[in-house]
Amino acid sequence: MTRSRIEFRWATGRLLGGLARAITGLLGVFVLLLLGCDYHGGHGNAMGFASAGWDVEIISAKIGGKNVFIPSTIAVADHNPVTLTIFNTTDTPHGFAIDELGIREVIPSGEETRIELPKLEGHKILKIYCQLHPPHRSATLVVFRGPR
Ligand SMILES: [Cu+2]
Repeated sequence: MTRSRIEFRWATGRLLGGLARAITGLLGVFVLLLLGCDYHGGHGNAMGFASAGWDVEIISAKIGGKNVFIPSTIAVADHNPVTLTIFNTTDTPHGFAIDELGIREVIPSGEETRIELPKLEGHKILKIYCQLHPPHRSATLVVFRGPR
């Protein structure tokens, strides 16, 4: 095989590789559009984040001398009722507040409190904190948008 022939094959291979990458990229964009992640509505415009209605189980605990909520990030979708059950594992009462939802509870030591959340609105990140102890580490409630 001559040198020029080898170079021609090498160039053709590169061209085909580039085409294959371009086609793969376009397919990726089409898949994203089908999933509803278009530029007009963003996430949740067509389908949203589906979830079953459920209870989120949280504990208020003391770790390394710090009061914490576990889990510290709670994710829910806004299309179903959500109940939070918070168990206080420590030997002192702790608060549980979410200002945007009008929630302000005190959970006695060694007890569990159930809180039914009001109707949620998606695309929100809300702060959960203990209103009794400012140093008590806060948590986060992430509300995704459910199917419409
Ligand atoms: Cu506290």
